[in-house]
Amino acid sequence: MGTVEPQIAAAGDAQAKLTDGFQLVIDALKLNGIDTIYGLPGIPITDLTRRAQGEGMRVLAFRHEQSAGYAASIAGFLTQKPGICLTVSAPGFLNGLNALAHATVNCFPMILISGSSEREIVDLQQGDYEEMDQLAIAKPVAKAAYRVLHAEDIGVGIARAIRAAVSGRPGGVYLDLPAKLFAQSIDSELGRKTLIKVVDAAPRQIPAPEAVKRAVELLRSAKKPLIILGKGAAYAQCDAEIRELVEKTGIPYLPMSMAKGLLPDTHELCASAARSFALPGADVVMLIGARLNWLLSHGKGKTWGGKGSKDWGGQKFVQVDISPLEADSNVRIDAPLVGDIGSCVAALLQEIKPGWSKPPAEWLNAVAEKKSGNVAKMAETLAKNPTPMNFHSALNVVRDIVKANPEAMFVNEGANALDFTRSIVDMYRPRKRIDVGTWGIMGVGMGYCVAAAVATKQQVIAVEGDSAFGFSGMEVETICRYNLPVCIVIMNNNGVYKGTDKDPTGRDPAPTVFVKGARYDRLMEAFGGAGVQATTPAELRKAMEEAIRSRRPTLINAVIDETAGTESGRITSLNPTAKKK
Ligand code: ADP
Ligand code: TZD
Ligand code: MG
Repeated sequence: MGTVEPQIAAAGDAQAKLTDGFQLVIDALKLNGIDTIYGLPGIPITDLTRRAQGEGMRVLAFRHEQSAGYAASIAGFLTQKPGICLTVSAPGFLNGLNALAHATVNCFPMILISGSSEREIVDLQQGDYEEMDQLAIAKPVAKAAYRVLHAEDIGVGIARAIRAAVSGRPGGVYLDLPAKLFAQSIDSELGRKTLIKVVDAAPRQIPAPEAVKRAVELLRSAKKPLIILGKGAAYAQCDAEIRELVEKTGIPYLPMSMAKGLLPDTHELCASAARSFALPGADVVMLIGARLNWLLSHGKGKTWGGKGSKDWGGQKFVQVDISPLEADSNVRIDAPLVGDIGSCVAALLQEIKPGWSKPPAEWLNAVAEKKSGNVAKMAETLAKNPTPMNFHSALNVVRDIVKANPEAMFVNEGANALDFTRSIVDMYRPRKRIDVGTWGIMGVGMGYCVAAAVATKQQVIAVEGDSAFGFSGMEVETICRYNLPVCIVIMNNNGVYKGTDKDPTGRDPAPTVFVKGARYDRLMEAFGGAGVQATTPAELRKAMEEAIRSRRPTLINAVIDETAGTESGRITSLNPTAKKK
């Protein structure tokens, strides 16, 4: 790799070779194996995007920084290298900030690099072009935030940002680069020496032997054990070891949304279809890279067999996590196992000796029975072919297509369009499913599609609610511009949750509804992609097969019964309702 020789050698002076801030940023990133930037140009970073591209980096330019940021965040999740989002100052920075917070909340390594205005003017609040104290604003939502003022500190700045993003619990890092920095020139040899190639950016964290013993003892004592795999387990990239742990112990497991496919969803120990039986039924639960947050009902309440909404269900927990602060966040953790998942799972495997007895057949049979009952019920629903098409009949097609293309990346956002898809569409390989994550955020869709295509080179399939799609819809131009193999399926039910709401006064459309019969497919055609309208499962199937065969950017407007959804999908209960007395 190495640094690139300066292009700005002083005229007439052969010895005084100079480099500048722009160049040092590029050199520092490349030196650390970072070859892709997701961003949006403008003052003061336009030349940075140009020169990075000129030096062979992939520079993906978006139509809105938020999408670039989401792209960077998920690239971090997929590659374990920090995804880089590059923005201009104040407004561009703020547009990227949502993604920075998202990266931190989801434990994805990402670096938001923003140009900023002149420090002296910002600090005296004298009204510079796009003036804003960006560092202060980024801090509360970032895992770490740094500013570099001198060209000779760029190497340290980038090194610290990389370490902060990927070590321990990964997260979003902000790096503030004031406009003046880019133009600073220093001797190129001196500059080169200031760069740092980060050694062992995410060091292994070996769990304590007594903690491993404690965890295994607890598992051994269980009559009804359960493993929950979270997106931390998917991120850790120790797929074979996790599979071995599940199979060796014979413990049924539940994958969280983005851990689907870590083992194939069709695995005999996968308890997804028996979730509401397995959670309250289990006596010992081992969490691997999953937090007991709202997505797991905080480990208590009725979901877990507790009497009231806040009552403990009686489960004992093992929690495998890299963050020592995670245990006891919601309920008591009897056996915390702190370390990186690869090391923890390896240590558990060491401790689980031959002769380990599988869980009691009573428990395994009960889970399997519940599961096959629910699978049969679902199969019946999926086989129906109602007019108009509903979520189930459309997703039955998507399910087949994903089964036939297990290497394809799968992006998913919406409410009903998310919940139905998650339960109907099986995943077969690790890190294929990427979705709304910890916040249940809308707007990640198209940014995720771009990053998934760029980072993995695989076909991408996106299932999008019509509302969800709208948050990043303009990025279909980006997808067409880079000619990415992305097939977007819009579950078009004319609105948020449903398309049937009415304004009680009769004046305006209801807040949850959109233009009826909108043709999102034509949006794609405007940029040279393929747009298809699908009103039946057969049309949807044909269009998806063609998209995958051709690898052309494609948008399929799947017309869904506008009455088919439910309020907030599967989380209706989180809607505040006034107490009726
Ligand atoms: P999910 O939403 O799938 O339940 P969460 O985002 O809640 O998953 O939890 C992911 C957890 O994984 C976080 O607590 C994080 O600290 C942990 N984690 C992330 N990477 C690693 C790793 N390499 N080793 C151990 N734990 C990790
Ligand atoms: N804004 C952001 C950034 N994130 C959100 N999650 C929401 C608003 C609220 N919200 C949801 O939680 S789901 C959703 C919104 C607006 C859209 C649901 O409509 P959809 O899906 O068309 O995407 P369905 O299939 O119609 O339910
Ligand atoms: Mg909708």
